Order: sequence, then structure tokens, then C-alpha cells
Amino acid sequence: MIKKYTSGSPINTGAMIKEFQGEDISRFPLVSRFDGGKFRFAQSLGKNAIVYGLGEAPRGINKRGWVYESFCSDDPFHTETKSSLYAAHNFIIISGNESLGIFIDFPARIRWDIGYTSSDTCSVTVDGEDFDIYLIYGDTPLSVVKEFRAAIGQSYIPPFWAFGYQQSRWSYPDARAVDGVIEGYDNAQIPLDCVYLDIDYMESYKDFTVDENKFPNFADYVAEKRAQGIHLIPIIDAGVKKEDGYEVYDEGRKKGYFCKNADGTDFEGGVWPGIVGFPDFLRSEVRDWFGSKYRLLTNMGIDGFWNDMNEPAIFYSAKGLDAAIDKASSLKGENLDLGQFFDLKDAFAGISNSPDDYSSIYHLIDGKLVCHDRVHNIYGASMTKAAGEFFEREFGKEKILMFSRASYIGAHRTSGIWFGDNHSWWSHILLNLKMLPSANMCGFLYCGADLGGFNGNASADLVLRFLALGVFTPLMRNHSALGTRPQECYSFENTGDFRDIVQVRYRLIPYLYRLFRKASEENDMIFRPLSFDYPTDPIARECETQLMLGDEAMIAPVYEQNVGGRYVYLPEPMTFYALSGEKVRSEKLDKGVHYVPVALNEVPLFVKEGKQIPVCKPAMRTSLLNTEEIEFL
Ligand code: MIG
Repeated sequence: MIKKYTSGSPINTGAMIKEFQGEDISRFPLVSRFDGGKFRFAQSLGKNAIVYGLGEAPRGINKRGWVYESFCSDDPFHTETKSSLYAAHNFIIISGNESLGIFIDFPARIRWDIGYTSSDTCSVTVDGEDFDIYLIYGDTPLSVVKEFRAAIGQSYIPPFWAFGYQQSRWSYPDARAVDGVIEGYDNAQIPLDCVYLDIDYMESYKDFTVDENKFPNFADYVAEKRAQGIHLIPIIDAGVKKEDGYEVYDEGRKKGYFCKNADGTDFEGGVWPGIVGFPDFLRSEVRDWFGSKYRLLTNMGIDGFWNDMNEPAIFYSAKGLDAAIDKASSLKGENLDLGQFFDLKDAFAGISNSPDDYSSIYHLIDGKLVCHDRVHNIYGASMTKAAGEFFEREFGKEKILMFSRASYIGAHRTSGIWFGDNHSWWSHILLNLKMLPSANMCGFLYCGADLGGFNGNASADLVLRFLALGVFTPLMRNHSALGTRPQECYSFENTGDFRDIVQVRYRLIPYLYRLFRKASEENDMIFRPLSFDYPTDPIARECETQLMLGDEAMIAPVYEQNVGGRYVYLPEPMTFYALSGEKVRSEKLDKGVHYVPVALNEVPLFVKEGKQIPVCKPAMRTSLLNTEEIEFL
């Protein structure tokens, strides 16, 4: 059962597809009050209650014991002390004797103090007075998820080939580099379906342009790669370069489509292209306009995109930069005390993604200028909606691959997400594993992390272990940052091990694809915490290093360096499979704790009794898979 409570006049975020008769917030059943323009409410947490949700967020599957903020943030250090990442997924489930789902449909900041200040209380602060809150009552957390998911609408399904292995890097700067990647994979006989184009394919970082010097005759080149079975996936950034004569910018400015300053002039920020205008994606005519620009690339044969920098990320504004420079000039030649020194340092450190800049951006909503602070969390989702709406209109469903960095619930209907700039850290294998069920609860099924880690240098064993998790994530993409050690599978000495792992993915694609479709069609989860399935098993309830996969299996990747296996908890008897290329090692195991050996070229998978998993023969491309010829695990 879902109950809706409305306060003031909420901005329509598009999160819900079902309409509910809202009651006035004065009837809201939890302890609550308005306080200085904010709404606060609290719910007590039983000793053993688990709090799930918040989608792409730091920390554990059980969110208890920390404070989180819904505020889409471009932050490349995903450490435990953070409170937000790139997304705002305002849905939690408090699961004690009963399960209570809470969805706050509100596009500005929300603070979730989940047993942090007081261990037995979840207190939530909504930073405004115009919002809808939905309470979802159910017997089990899964029944709450399903009811919520039915209300927010069916999850995006990408094309079949998007389940293949994908290689990315910032950047493969030109056609030769891209060819080198495909050759590298082909020579090492490692399957591959997609190669990514990061910002350097563009002309001066201008969206919807292709640098002719780097990619001569781009359309022919795209066709040539498609003939090799490879899809090229270009990046699109939110900001549009300010440059006279650049069609997208000129049009956007003439039509008044960019976000404004308070005085009605265009807001300008500095990002990769230099000064940019930020399209006001919250307006449907701007979405139509920006969405249709993707045609410039689809006309050249492109059928997949990733949308970046759409929190939005702003390196600097003229105002912010001037203030810092002024401060520095005023202190020039002074004998600084430490206070002044740190002020000066902070003046520069705080220039990027600064709250002052966000506060000075305005959107046009129903003819009125609305401060960005009030709608921050739907900016990126609206960019992605622009593209998603265009693709569905133009090509129909399931034709175009797309995923976004920033997101809000609702965007799950037209796109996937990736988990942003993680690190080549062992701890991030686990962090990324924990985000998967949380993202699924919020509707995001097509998702994955940068395998091998984005920032920092990766070792071969880290990439292998990361990939062994990625074998199961719908988006299986290896991506790494500028200046880091090459991270393509063929760049390491033991390429055979990499082949073994990636081949396992291709063997499982028939299963994973069906599982995905079913989860989308039935508002179900692909990955579930063990506690969902074994609610009375105290060990399963606390397990956050393993996940249930569909109704058949459990995954438990290795996440530590220099180990030849791991401990795993089986809440019921299962068969342990170590999959490696076409080789299968298996052992029946009883309920309980076991140490399972897992070599670097093996993918561990645990199949429940009475269940089976179809596998096919591996192939170099998804298009070459024979999904008719199936064996069963
Ligand atoms: O400021 O386009 O998260 O995947 O490689 C960095 C360059 C901008 C951030 C994305 C990352 C991408 C990078 N981008």
C-alpha cells in the first residue's frame, strides 16, 4: 500500500508514473515538524532493523550508522567519510518486523541521518517546503521494492549487445588508438563489443562534433567498426562551449535555452571546453532541442552514448575565479599568518562545484526564474531524459545504449548509470558490489562501476578480481583515467587469465540477459542482499560481501589482494562453481561457512539446489554468440 503526502506546490520531477491522491502533509503519520523552511521527520529504528536504499551512495547495504545527503556531487574520492556521490536516489526501506518504504520526491537537498546522531532513530531533513512524500507499507523489503518500482515505471532495457564486454579509457584520442584497442583484444582472443570515445574525440570539447583530424570520415569509420562487430560509444558533456559560429551554442543562446543568472543573462561556467552555457534541461522544449542534437551522431551510425558532467560539474565561474585571484593579489607581498594562508588555499580549493555558483544559476519553470538550489538533483536526470526521449521517439525502445553519471529516480526508465570516478582500490570492489542491490531498489538495473578502477594505477590482479565482479553487472566496462597505467586486458602479462574471465561473461549472457529483462518487466531486482532472502538467518542478515543473483544463484567475488580464495557463507546448500573460460570446476557445499579457492582466472558462482543456469559457448562478439546451443550448470 502506498500513501502520498503533499506539502506546498512540489516541482514535478517526473519520478512517478502512477498518480496517487495526496493527503495534506498535516496528516503525515511520522513524528514531524516544519522548522525554518525545512521539514524534519523521524522514525525509530528497532534494535535489529535494517535500513536499505539510497541507490548510488557511499558505505554499506545497511545504511545504518551514517549520515547521507541527497545532493548530486562530482567527487572523485569515494571514501567512507563522504555523504553523497553523483546521484540522488531518495528512497529508503526501514525493515524491522514490518517494512516501511519512504520515497521523498523533492529535487533539492535531503539529509538522511540514519542512526548516526542517535543510533535508534532515522531522522530526515527535507531542505524546503514543497515536496511529496510516499510511504510504502509491505510485509517484506522486496514487496516494498516491487510496489515502489511499479509506481516509478519500468526500468530501461538496453540493446542486447550492451551486455558484451566494453573497453574505455580517457581517452583513445584518435582512430588509430581505437584500432589499436580492437586489435589488442582480437590478438589476445579476448571478447569485446564496445570501445568508448572520451572527450578527446570532439573538436575542442564541443558536444556533437567530431575532430576530423583524429577521426577522418567518421561515418565511414563507424561503419567499418560495426562491420567488425564493434560499437563506438561517444561521451556527451552537459556544458555547451561558448563559441560564436558553433551551431549548438548559437542556437541555444538565440532561443534563450541556457540557464540564467538572476539578472536574466546566461550563466557561464568553466568546464573542459572553457566557458560553457548549461542547457536548461528542465524545460521540455530545451530537452527536445538538445535531444535532437544526438542525431548529429546517430546519423553517423552511433548507437550508444554516456552522459557526463551533468551534476552539473563546474570547474569555475568567472565570479568565483575573480574572487580567488583578488584575494591572492591582495595578499601578495604580505607576511601571511597561518589563518590567512589556509584561507587563501581554500579560496582556490573551493572554486570547483561551489555552492555559490550553484546558487547563482536560475532555471525557467512555468515562466518564472527558479534558483538551481531548488532543483539541483534533477539537472543530470533531465539531460539524460532529453536524450532518452529522443531515442525512443526516433528509434523505439531497446535500440540505443545510454547511461548517465548524475541521476534521479525516474531516469531509470530511459537510461542506465555508471558509478563515476572510483579508484583502482581493492576496497572499491566491495563498495561497488554494495551499490548494486541499492541501485536496483531504486529502479536502476543497467549499471556498473569502472572495472579496474578509474583513478590511480591498477595491478593485473586487481583488474582481474574487479572484472570477476563485472562479469555479473549488466554494464561490464573497464575504464580508467588520463595518465593512469594502461588497463586494457591485453596490456598485462597474463592475458590468458583475462580471456578466461571475459569469456565467462559471454557464456553467461543468455542467462544474464533473461534475468535482466525479467527484472525490468516484473519490477524485480537482479541483485538482492542476502537478508532479503534469508531474513531470519542472523549471518545472512549481516552479510555484505555476497549478493543473491536472480532466484538461482549467489555471487561472492574475491576483494582482497594476494589471496587465493575467500570465506563464503552459504545460507543453504549450494554448488560452488569456479568458471574459467570454458572450464568448470564444481563442488557441492553444505549450508555454513566455507573457504573456497578462487584462482585469478576464475569466476566464483554459487547455484542453489534444484536450480540451473544456462551457459553457451563463448564468442568474440555478442553478435557471434550461439544462444541456441546451451548447457546447464
Ligand atoms: O573531469 O571525460 O566520470 O569517466 O573519463 C573528468 C573525462 C571528466 C569524468 C568521468 C570520467 C571521464 C572524465 N570525466
